[in-house]
Amino acid sequence: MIWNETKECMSRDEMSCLQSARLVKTVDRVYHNVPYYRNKMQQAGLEPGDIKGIEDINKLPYTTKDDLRETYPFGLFAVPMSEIVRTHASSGTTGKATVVGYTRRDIDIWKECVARAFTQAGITREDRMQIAYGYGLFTGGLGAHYGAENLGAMVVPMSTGNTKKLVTMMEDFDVTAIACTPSYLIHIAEVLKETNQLDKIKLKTAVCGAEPWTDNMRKQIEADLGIHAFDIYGLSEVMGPGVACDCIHHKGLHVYEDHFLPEIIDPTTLQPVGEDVTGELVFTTLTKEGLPLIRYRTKDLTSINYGKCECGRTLARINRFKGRSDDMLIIRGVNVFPSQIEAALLEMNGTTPHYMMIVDRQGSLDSLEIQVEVEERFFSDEIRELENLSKQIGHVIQNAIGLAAKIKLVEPRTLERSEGKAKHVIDKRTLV
Ligand code: DLL
Repeated sequence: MIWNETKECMSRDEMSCLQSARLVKTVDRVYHNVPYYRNKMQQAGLEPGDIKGIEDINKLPYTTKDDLRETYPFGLFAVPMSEIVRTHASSGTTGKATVVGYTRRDIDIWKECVARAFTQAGITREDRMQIAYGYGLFTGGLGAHYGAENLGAMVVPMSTGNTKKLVTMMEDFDVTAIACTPSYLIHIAEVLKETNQLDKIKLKTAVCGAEPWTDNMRKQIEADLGIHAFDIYGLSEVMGPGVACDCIHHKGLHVYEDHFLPEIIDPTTLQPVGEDVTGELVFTTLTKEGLPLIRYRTKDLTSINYGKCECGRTLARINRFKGRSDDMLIIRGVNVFPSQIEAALLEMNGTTPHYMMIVDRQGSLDSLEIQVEVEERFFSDEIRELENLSKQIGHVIQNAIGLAAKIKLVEPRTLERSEGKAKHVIDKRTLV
């Protein structure tokens, strides 16, 4: 069953027309229902009538996580509290949690978007799908759950926390699809190998997201498990999972533009950048009632493409994420993204995607140590093999990030595994 084919294949003019009508309504709603937004717009000398369509988007002020913190917990909600049927919250690394609220209609649209995403991944009502994102305040578990159920798939609500049970049920229930973070799926694959269950499972599809991963990592997961893996994106503030997802062609993630208006801006000048140029992704929600957001700065770095996809969809595509403008590390003055290390490691033989960057400061000089899990065989071979591999990894990483790092090779399964978002950086400089 193809979901919303009319919306996914409309011409650019038709989409712009729909987005413009919805933007005008959203601006009107926040102006009249959210004093914080009204103030912001008045400060910018704006009245709702000034926004006639998406061509006027540039006039509107940006929203950031700080605005949500300042109005904690419900200050940006645009409906009476009796209309809110669900809240979620994302745990910030600093400050208070960011709280989001949904009306019944918001939940309906959310489950439609996730169902559209899962349909792109080829999931149907014939599938049996384990949801292995955390259930609770995190949007991953319940968001994926409602989407899969809406599609008619049989849901197995695993959450996280018990991988042995997950793999047992995967085999016993003939599970065909799974939704979880890519790093957790790698861990699940390891457990399946250890327990000799890999040949016994019927898994065909994984829809992974909630953290950055590379295309090489996707290919490795596909090869290890003999499945198709898809990239799903979203963020709590804007909705949760299901804002965008890739299709079988893996040439970018289709944004559900009928509900979310994407822009890419230069994070320094805050000016829009052109198609295919990397910048910060910004979203304006077009149909949300509970927590509509105007030009929300995601801090996620990507580029956008408006060309028609081979799958027939005309929805704009965002490219795999290059990281966040705020997880960028500056080490000895060099900008470093953890995803660069991952991509470099995955190009090599003998390495795994499990690594930990430890950034420290001796005197005024930053140091970077990278602990990398390598295959078992290197520890049974001669010590020279291990030294050679270490040197090789050092070269590859230096080429990738332009910085020398101390490489420490560790045995398989040494580094802590994550059931949620993987942690790849310990920055001791910020702990002082
Ligand atoms: O992570 C929502 C989600 C759940 C998405 C399950 C996909 C699957 P937050 O906890 O608010 O929401 O975190 C949002 O996670 O701004 C990105 O930096 C990152 N992120 C999410 N999906 C991807 C992805 C959920 N596919 C933040 N690739 C976002 C890269 C992702 N980063």
